[in-house]
Amino acid sequence: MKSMLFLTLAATAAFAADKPNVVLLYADDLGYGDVSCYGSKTISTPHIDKLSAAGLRFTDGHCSAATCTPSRFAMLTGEYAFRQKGTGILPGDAKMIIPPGRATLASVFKGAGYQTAVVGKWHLGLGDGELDWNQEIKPGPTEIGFDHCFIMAATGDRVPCVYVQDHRIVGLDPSDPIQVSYKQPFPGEPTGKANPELLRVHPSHGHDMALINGVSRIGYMKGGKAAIWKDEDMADTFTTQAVKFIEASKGGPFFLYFAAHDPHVPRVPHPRFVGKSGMGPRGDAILQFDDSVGTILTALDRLGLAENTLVLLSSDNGPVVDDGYQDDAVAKLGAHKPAGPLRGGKYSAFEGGTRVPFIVRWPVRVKPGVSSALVCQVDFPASFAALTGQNAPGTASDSQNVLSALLGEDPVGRSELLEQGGPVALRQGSWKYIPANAGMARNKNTNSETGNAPDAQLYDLSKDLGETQNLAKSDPSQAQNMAAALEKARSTSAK
Ligand code: NG6
Ligand code: CA
Repeated sequence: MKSMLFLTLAATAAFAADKPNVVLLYADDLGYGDVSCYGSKTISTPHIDKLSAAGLRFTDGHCSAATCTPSRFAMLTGEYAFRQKGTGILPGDAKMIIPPGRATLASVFKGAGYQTAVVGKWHLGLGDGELDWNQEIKPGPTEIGFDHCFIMAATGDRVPCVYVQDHRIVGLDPSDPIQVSYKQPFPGEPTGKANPELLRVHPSHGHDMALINGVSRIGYMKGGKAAIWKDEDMADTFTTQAVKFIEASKGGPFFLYFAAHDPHVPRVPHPRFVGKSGMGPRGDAILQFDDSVGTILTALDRLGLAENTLVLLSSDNGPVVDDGYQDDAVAKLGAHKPAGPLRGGKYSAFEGGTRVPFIVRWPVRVKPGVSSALVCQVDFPASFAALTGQNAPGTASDSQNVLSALLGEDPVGRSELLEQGGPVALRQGSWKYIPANAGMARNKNTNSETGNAPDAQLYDLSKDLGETQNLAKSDPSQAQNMAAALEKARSTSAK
């Protein structure tokens, strides 16, 4: 096995000489059915469609978990998040959960001589304990392989509502220091709960704490007024920073992790998108993500970089409609199906939780088309180590080298994949197994299906993509085999 891996790596080194730039365009909560190139007729995403038409569109591409923090943890480290405690959805003041020095997707690129940057949503914690946000914010992305970062600490719906560049809050006035707490409100500061009259958008669940820009959030903050972001400008701010990095690194090679916030809540798109989707702010925020994609692709064209840049577009988890604000997403959904033909979405062990848009475009190397190979973002560290000709990336072994699938040369990809919804489910080929789980069948906040059920579930996705016919009772031997395989895969350590 080891020698086979070595041979594969040696073989890929042959074309690693012309190391391509790599741009990872990463949406937040974008579903399989949220883009028109995946079949949606209810929304039009022309820039993503254009990328897809010139690239390879995966129909069975996955993020590693059905929520943000575990999904991003796995994508960067190559280790399934369920193996590590403390990798659930993090508050905005959490300490960093990837220890400095650990091999990551970014350090893989850095090891190959790339300039590396992350722009956008981080949500993997910052600092190593009690953090004074007015001082150096460290460790962060630049301690695990990124040369540059321009990020928000967590999500748009939680404090602190400021940008962090490298080790400092952007635009912070030292005479107005910022304070952050997830324990108690700061006396005198407005909250969604106490001051609903100040709200532009009302929460539907949670999100009734710090009131910033007319939107109440999770957690409390005080001060730092000059540094507070404007929600409407966030997508443009991140996109501008991404283009700046590309321009500065055009001599290449470079790796850009562009972690957009759209269409996560709160959905407060720029006025130029408001009303454009006919679906309310959620649809408008998807158009905004599509626009960011278009701007970044145009920059690659303008700089003559498009041909030898591998652009990868995906999402951190499946879609959710009401994720905490009364933003018309439910009322204006109409016939739109955010997860397309899939069951479930964000927070779910059904396919809609982790099967997401997944597109690879690399004009000089990848033939346009459609691939049904089973691939996952947890495979990025090993696959990009192979791409850049590195034999010893040191990344965790949950990460498989599926480079040939990503490049369209292997139509199969993984033989097995763990999907972390609530329960951890197993895929083997077109078979899907979800173990019995005592949890709630529906998420009490979002009213969406979790995949939890008192009995084990077995589906044959080749005939039943929507996971409607539970075959666990009619095919008990397949169910038992997969239960045993799941147990084995779960208990095998990644290192
Ligand atoms: C949940 C939030 C939800 C969203 C999610 C994180 C509540 C009730 N719900 O806890 O609104 O912020 O966390 O989303 O607070 S993620 O895409 O970053 O995982
Ligand atoms: Ca997300």
